[in-house]
Amino acid sequence: MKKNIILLSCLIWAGYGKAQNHNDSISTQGIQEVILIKSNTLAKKEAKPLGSIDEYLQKSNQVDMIRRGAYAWEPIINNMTTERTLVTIDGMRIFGACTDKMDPITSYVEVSNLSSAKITSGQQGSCHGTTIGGAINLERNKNSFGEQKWKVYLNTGFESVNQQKIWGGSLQFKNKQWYNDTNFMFRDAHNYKAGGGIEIPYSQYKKMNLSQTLGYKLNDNNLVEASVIYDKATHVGYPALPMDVSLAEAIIGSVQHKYNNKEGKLQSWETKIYYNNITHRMDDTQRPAVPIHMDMPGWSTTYGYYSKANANWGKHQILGNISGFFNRSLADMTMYPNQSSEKLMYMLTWPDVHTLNQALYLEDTFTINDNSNLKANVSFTFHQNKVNNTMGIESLQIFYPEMKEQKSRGLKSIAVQYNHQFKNIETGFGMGYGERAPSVSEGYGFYLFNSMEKYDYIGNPYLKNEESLEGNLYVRWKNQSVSLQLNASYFNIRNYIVGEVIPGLVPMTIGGLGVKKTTALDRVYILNIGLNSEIKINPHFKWIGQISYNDGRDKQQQILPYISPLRYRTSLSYHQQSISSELSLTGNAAKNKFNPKYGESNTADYAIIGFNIGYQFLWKAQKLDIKTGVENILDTNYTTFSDWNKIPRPGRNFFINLNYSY
Ligand SMILES: [Cu+2]
Repeated sequence: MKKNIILLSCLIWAGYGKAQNHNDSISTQGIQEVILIKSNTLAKKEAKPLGSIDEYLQKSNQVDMIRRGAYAWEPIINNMTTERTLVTIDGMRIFGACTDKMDPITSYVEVSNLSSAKITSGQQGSCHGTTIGGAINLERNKNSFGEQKWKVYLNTGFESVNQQKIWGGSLQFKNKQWYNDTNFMFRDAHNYKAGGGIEIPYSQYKKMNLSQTLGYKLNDNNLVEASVIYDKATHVGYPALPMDVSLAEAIIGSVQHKYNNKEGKLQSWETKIYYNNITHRMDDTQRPAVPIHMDMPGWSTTYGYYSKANANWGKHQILGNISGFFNRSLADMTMYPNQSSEKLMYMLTWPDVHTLNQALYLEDTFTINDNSNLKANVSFTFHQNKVNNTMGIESLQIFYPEMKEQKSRGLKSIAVQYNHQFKNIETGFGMGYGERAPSVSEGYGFYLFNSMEKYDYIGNPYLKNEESLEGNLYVRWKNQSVSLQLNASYFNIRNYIVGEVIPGLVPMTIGGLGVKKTTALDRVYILNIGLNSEIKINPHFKWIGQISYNDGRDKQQQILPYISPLRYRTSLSYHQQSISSELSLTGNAAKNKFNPKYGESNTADYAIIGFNIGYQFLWKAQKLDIKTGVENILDTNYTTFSDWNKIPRPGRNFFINLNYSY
């Protein structure tokens, strides 16, 4: 049955074998978090059903968000940023088109077209590509065939803190041969107000998302599906950056064939080809007193495929995935001097870099006995970068005279995970090793301004692969009403890529402190410990608590960038038939351990309180969910360690979400 209209719920489980595998794509083991984004049965429990994807992801104990404004936050997994993590949409690789990370992949989808976000730690997430820190796979709505039926959903919402208006709708059809899901969502937000009623200039945005999925059943075991997402954000402000965005546009399309046979040895086989194109235009015309006006557009185009099969062979559950993609990243900058007699200045900031990637992934889950299993996965990836622009090569050759236009790498990954269950106790531990290639910016970026550090960055085509050795474990104790889980992961990373000041160079950006080039720290380590608890006090009341501790240092014991201070979240929820309600507390301890080298400084602790209440009306086939609440009740003015340039977060916010379906 197709589920729709947005809801909320955050399930955390230590996936134990196939029994808890609630969908058919990847088998789950080890520590995995699933954030459900859409599901009818859960909708009325969701705190804010029409919240952004960023707000949903923020609930995870393993994910943090770097914020440069109100829009398009950058998810970091296990304290590792975009380059070290992997975000995919239904297994598709997509690369942002912004040299300043204004457009993480998560900014190109909407809650209306996703069913869940699956978060995996370290090499457990390597199925769809190379990663160091882990992966997030955003899963699209699941559709099915069945008795002929139309279904309509309408959503609307309002938030007081930024006058955000939300409209959405979805039309679904299914019969025995076809299914169709068309949905759209539109958001329009003004500047938000931080605690104390202080307006944050340049924090507005507009976003529109359209999505269409069409499925056709060939026979009982085979179907084909075509899907397209069009997303367009305009007039997006980035208060922490010197520029805004006039256009961020994505078109994401795919066609896939799926074979399913639960009884057979070959249980599923899914083959997809996909294409996506992203256009990004930065805009400084809204800012007062810009010393030199700049145009900085970027483009990213990706063609890719994967073919993934799942087979059952005695005690072995085998998964194989062959995948590949080709990406083209191009960005440039034109500076317009105030005196029109002076010449325009033109630079290629991403010099038309072509990336070719071909990977083979194999995974085997071996059932040792009723209580334990062992999972092993291995992958090999061929990765090649080519700079396809003579001017781009010549620019980089100023810094690297010997540089070649092309560079190929082999990237390996291997991991093992053991899981055991004894009475109420589940345990698991694992080890892994993985490598990643430098990103386009790290390898070939040319004068990319980092407004947190205030340095221009030059890429480094000679960077070695980053290599990570990791260990993880979890222990979970559970009975009918109480669940307690402890997770820990430890990463020992070689050639950890960071920036290093090149003395004596003048930055291109006015107001910049200097120029850095990407280089690597010999060896670093990162430790993450999380504790999750859930207590069902009685059939109506439930208490949830999460706390996480993180550390990350280099060989000299200097702290790494974006290491979270102690953070926590706790909530008490009430649920009875049509009524649901929740009181929550979220906070961070002070961040006193920081490294000024990476533009970081001391950040005070904070704690904010939220409350929401919802009611569901039912009239035969019609349903109306009303959810209302207030976030940051005390109107606290606060900022977190991952808010660029200490832009304060939103103050008190009243919201209302309405979801209607028939
Ligand atoms: Cu940008």
